Amino acid sequence: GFDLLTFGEALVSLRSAGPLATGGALTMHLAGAESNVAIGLARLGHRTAWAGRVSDDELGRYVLRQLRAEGVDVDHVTRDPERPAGLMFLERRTADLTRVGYHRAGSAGSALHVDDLRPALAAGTRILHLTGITPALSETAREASRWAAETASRAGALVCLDVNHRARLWSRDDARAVLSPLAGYASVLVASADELDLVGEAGADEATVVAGLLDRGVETVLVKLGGDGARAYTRDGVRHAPALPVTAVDTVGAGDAFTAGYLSGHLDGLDLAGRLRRAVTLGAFAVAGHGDWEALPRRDELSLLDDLQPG
Ligand code: CKP
Ligand code: MG
Repeated sequence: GFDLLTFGEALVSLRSAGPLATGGALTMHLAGAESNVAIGLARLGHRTAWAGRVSDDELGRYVLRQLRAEGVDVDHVTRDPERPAGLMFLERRTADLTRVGYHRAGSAGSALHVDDLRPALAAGTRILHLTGITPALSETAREASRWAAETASRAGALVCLDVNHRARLWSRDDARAVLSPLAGYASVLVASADELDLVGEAGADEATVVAGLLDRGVETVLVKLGGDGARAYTRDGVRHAPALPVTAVDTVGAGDAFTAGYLSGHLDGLDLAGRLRRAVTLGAFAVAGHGDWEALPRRDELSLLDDLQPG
């Protein structure tokens, strides 16, 4: 079995150095919240698998090659001969303004189906990770997400749901209607502060949403606060972890890094303080380096930021 199985859509991200409207060179990267998490865990030595559909062409081969190169198991990935790869443009419009554009409607990844996930789940996993992006992609991807969360939690796996609201894909109301029931399968719920009411009542405050989640059986609620770190709620109370004082150059992928660090700490048997420390450490690596996942640490690099005093 795996330590962690995650699934979703991996994207080919094309990054510009300047405004897209004036063209110029683009660089090609792997993107996708779930594959970012998979790489974060694989780099730390955990047995990690990613499942999903990829296009049966050069771009699909690129996705698989990148994941394999990072030590992520892709044995249970489906190749889709009919649909194209999902693309994402990351436009460096100005030094302070990055714009994201998706070309993922009708993609191979968005056609994810329950049947694509059966073999990977049958292999067994300690943790199932999923995000609120996948259920936004299609009806079949939504059902696959629900089925996987239910099946894994019944089998005794720890289910981790990262809300990851993507306003380009669906409205807050549509997201809430799907993600709130999905949260009932989760043991660990991850959200940024502004996403929290997508797993509770519209407009509800943090304390109310968290109380509702803990009532429904969620064991740990992680509220990400960006440069202010994160709060972790359990039945025993709340704990705050400050962020590490690094220079942020690229915040895309920070949330995935945080989640990967937390789950790695869980796999290593760390206590809550230790899990949070690893979460903010991976978050710091992600924001202080370029790329969605490229800067994530290997195990022997985990202590490199230890001398930085929390701000
Ligand atoms: O919440 P994060 O910034 O950690 O997520 C970033 C990823 O999957 C990025 O890699 C991108 O491809 C996406 O989120 C997305 O679909 O927006
Ligand atoms: Mg996120």
